[in-house]
Amino acid sequence: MGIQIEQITLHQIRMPLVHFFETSFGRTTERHMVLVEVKAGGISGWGEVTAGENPFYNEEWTESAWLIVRDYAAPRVLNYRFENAEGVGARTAHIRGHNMARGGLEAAVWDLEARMLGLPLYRHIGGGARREIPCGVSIGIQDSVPQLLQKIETELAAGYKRIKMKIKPGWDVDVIRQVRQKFPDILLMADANSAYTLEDAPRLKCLDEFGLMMIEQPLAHDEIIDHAKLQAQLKTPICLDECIRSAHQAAQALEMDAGRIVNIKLGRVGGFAEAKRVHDVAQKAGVPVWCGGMLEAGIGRAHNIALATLPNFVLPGDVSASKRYWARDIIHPAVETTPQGTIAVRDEPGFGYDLDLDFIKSIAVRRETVS
Ligand code: OSB
Ligand code: MG
Repeated sequence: MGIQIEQITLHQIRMPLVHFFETSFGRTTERHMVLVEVKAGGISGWGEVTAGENPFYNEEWTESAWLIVRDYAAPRVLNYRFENAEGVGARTAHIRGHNMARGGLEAAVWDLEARMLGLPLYRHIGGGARREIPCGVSIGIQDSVPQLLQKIETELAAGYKRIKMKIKPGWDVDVIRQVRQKFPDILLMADANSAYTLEDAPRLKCLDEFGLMMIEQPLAHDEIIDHAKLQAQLKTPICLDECIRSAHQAAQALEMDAGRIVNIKLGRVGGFAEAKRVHDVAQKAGVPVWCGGMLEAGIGRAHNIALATLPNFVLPGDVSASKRYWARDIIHPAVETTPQGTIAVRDEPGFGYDLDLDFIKSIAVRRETVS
């Protein structure tokens, strides 16, 4: 078929979270995200850049994403004759880092191509291994332990299958012990977002007694070797997030036994093509994956759902209902979960939900067309 993008429009929107979200690197109360709209033959495809508001999770943030897409990625993609969306990532791979900016654009082209073919995005990427996505939730650091216990209670009552709690030095062993006392049998895991170093190994070893499913990214965001050294000392499986930015890094990390589970985030690896390669590397190594989240609005959330239909996404991920984040989402209907804690996959073309363009317009703080 071939695909040639005729116009790329960036929309920056502002959305307050219904509840603040705190990790070891900081608290977020309001999201500022960049949406990427690509057009060809009168059809629009949409992507969402998953960068945060500050360069604390990785090197990217809203402002850098805007500039990278506008000045570096979009000009390389615009009016270029692609055989298919698979080739878009390679066309911007000369950009060092900034995978989320690159990935927002790449995902938009996949969505556009799916729409041109009249296919749901999940089919177009080769997914469809399941009709329902098993969902977990990621619960941030709270102001108090009772508040955390209350949140866990609420999420379990909503049907969520797995609880992830954020940890950092000072909010770890004692807090997890209290969670385990109250909820001895739940699927529980912890995410440190790189808050520890190998010197903390004795402290992290204390977590082995709590039967966690995994501990996510305990060590530095760009560190693989130390994770291998730590994994050798822990019973709890390590799940890698920040430090897996490509299929090549995934292959190296798994070969070293730096982790036994991989969190795949579409943006972090630069889009669907690379996400699928990471998925395949892990599958070949016998390592399960799950779909991470970056507090996405509806477009990113819908893309994550499509991704999580690939066969090796066998563990509940961090993709959950829109209402946990937003009073009103930018898509219609909002993403909802079943009482069993799953999201039903939709069969409409593209990412499967309608865009609320009027609402997007009303929360946009800037818009720019590259053509
Ligand atoms: O490490 O998975 C993470 C949110 C922002 C930045 C990093 C992470 C997260 C989450 C939230 O854990 C996942 C979500 O609910 O979208
Ligand atoms: Mg994480």
